[in-house]
Amino acid sequence: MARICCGPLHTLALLTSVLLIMVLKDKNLSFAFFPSAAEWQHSSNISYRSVEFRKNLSSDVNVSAGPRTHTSLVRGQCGVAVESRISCGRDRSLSRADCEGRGCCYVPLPRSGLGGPPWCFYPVRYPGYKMGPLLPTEKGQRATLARSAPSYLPRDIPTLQLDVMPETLGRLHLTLKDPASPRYEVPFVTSQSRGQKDIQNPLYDVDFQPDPFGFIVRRKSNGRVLLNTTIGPLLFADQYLQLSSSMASSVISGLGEHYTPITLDLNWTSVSLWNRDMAPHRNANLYGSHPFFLVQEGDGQAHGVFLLNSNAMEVFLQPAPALTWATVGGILDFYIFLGPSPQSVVQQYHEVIGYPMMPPYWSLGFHLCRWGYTSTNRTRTVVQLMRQAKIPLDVQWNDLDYADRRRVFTFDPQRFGDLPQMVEEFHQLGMKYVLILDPGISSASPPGSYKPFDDGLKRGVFIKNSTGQILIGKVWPGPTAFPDFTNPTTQDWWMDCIRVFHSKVPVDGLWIDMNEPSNFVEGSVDGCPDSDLEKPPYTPGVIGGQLNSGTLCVSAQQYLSSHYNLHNLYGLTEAIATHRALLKVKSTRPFVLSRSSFPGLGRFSAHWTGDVRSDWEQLRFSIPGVLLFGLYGVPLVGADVCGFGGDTTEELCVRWTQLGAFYPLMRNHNDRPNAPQEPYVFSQQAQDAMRTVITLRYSLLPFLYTLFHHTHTSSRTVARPLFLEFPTDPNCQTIDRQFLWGASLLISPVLEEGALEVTAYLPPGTWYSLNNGEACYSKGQYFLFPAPLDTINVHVREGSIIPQQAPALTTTASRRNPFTLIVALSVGNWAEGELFWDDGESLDTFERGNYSYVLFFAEESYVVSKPVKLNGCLDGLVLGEVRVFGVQAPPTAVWANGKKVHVFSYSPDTKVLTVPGLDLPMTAMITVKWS
Ligand code: MIG
Repeated sequence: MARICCGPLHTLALLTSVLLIMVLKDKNLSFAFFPSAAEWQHSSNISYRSVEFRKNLSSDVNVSAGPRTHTSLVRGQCGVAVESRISCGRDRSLSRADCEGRGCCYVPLPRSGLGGPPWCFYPVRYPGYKMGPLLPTEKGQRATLARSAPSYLPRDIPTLQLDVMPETLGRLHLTLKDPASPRYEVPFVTSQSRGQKDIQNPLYDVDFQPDPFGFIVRRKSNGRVLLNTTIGPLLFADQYLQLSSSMASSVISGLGEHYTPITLDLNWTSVSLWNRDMAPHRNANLYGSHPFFLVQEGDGQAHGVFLLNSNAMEVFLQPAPALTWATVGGILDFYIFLGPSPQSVVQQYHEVIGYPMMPPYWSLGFHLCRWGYTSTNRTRTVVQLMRQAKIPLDVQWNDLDYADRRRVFTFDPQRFGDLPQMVEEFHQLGMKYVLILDPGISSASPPGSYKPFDDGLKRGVFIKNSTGQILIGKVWPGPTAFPDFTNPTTQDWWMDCIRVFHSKVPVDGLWIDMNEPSNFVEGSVDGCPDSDLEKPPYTPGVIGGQLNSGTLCVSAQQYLSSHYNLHNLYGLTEAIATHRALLKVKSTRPFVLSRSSFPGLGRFSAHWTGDVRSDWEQLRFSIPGVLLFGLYGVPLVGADVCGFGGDTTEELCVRWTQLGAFYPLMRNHNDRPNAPQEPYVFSQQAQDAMRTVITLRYSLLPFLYTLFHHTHTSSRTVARPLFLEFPTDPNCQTIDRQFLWGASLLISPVLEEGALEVTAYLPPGTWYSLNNGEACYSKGQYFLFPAPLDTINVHVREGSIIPQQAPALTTTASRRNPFTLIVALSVGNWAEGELFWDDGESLDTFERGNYSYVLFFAEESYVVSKPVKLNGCLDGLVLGEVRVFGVQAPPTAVWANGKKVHVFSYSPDTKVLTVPGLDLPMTAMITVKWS
């Protein structure tokens, strides 16, 4: 009799989750507590006494006044639904008089706490720019926009040039700039425009409202309004640009880097984009900026918007649903992606910012790091203990400890005197070595004693302050200068520094930290000037309240522009320089790990989510963190396994290792003062659990590597949110406690302390436990799975074939081991899969055709492995085992390449056929048949 893999979740819990989802999804329900404007007109005796003021409301507001509209406003113009009010006072606090002086509506609301709808908001058709006729250009159409009267902002740009450029069927590009004098535009991100000529019948329609200017983008197929900017005015002043738009649904993902679930909260929230060294927590601007979002439209279709702007910005979200972009400089440079599937939105976005790099194979192995490995011998011991514990380890790291007086490109002569030798030893073990580089270059060493600074000074590579002297900040080595990576000379100097260092210490990759850039003093050791750049008329809500907080003076001068404009690009430009240097110095695929990020980073670098705390909430939030970076085009990403800050516990560390085994980048890293958290410090039971899951990861690396090949060549995501794979399943819209590897592995980790079971959603279809091959049939429902401490639930989707390889202590060794195929038969009795294989480290193997490719397919009673391209790199490798899930009738005989196989097993319980002990060359076609 067949066993049931898993019972559906017991009714109460199921009901609760369903109800929860319903509440979250029904915006009428969840926003019902906001009274409409009409209701306000009728309520007469509202008490305002307990009102707390929003930051944009000054205390001189007459709180006893009832709602009324400005007399000069036409009746009805202030009749904006409360959830659709767009604040007229983001730049500063406004009294009623100030508000009405701007021609805005002032209608107070009773409120408690901060946030909520604005009291001062734009009336319908608030005057702004007037649009002239649209004229054809080579790339699309152009119009001139002009204001007849100044706005309330200093230094309006009175005339604007609008360009509307349909670039592909699914991509619309729209820019607004100053035709009179060029303004700063973002460099580096969109080097190659991959637009098409003569777009016939695109997925979008654009309509314009000429006065006041606004535009509406519709999805042509169903007429759905995706963006409507007529809901608020366009503001375009020298240091303040604002545009509002309606949204087609409330399900929006993106606008990182923040500590959020996979979808954003629209209940009068905002997110600020200003790169900052800040341990992840709620409502804070973190290390990277990604002005891109994706909206799920509710019927499986999706669209995306990218604002290519690197200035400090804040994006306001409100329940209408609507959002408002507010940025303090640059131009408005919008890309709109029509999908229509969520995955194609991501691809369309990555066509603009560039597809991700192909990582070296070894970087998919396990990485181990901590701050506080204070000597080479200490570091060697770590590697020895890992090997004794028989836990795979590919990459050993060192943090700042190695450096002589914390200065990069040096190593401590006592504690790390034999660093070059240690790295050689690791290489002998088939391992790799990575160390940290901070951008801050010590400026206080006696002249002639620290070449990177002396040289840099000579070559003029450092960022200057507003009066032209080198800006000095303070980081780990003390006083430091900051390289300006937008300067080509700096890139060359950086490469020379890396070349010289690498000739002594043959590192395999570089970890670039503190590159927001982080500074322990505000702005510089001499403070910052009192200027419009340092204190713009409007400052987005950033940690520290000032743009120069924890970083450089924004009036500092860089080669391409001011730091005010370039700040958010610092990490990206350092990653570009570091990638380029490694590429030149090593001639193999560079491995760079960057903390700070901006669109385009994924072409050059991996990312980790920074200083996460060792606690269960941070464990849980690491999933959306990782998934969102996949959308941002940085697929090689992970959080510090077991947490960076604070002491981990054994249980947390086991669970984190299980989840971390499915981060695309798996690194255990720890802060100096904390309890150790290397796998070998824990109990035998915990070590066993960690070994099991890290070994499982190693066995899956051929599959993971193939996913990276796809993300590199077509931007299909690696770690994938469920909604990307099952866009029409409404249950998947907000799931971020589970995720997929590619299309076929579903990972459902334990995220709660003490839990020995996990509640997991399985989209409709058959899913097989990767562990034992048992089938689970889902109608699209939640299940309760056992999850003892040694288990993470991973399910294989029906119809897929997963190539595996026997694990080893390093990928150098595992890459020579026999392959296994996991064949997960669909209800219709078929399955397919593939393997991308190359030497794992040469440059551009795909582009140069220097790789092998094998297709796998299966039907009712056989599986075939068929090389479709060979380059020699699969020579000597064999298929060792086939496991077929979902074989309904017990086989009586098995043949491999026509020869009878004598050893095979079949479990009538799980319906798994296992054919071990094969030894069939991967370079030839293989057929395994059963009957
Ligand atoms: O001010 O290099 O996020 O991973 O261990 C802290 C020391 C500097 C912050 C990084 C962290 C790293 C630490 N660094």
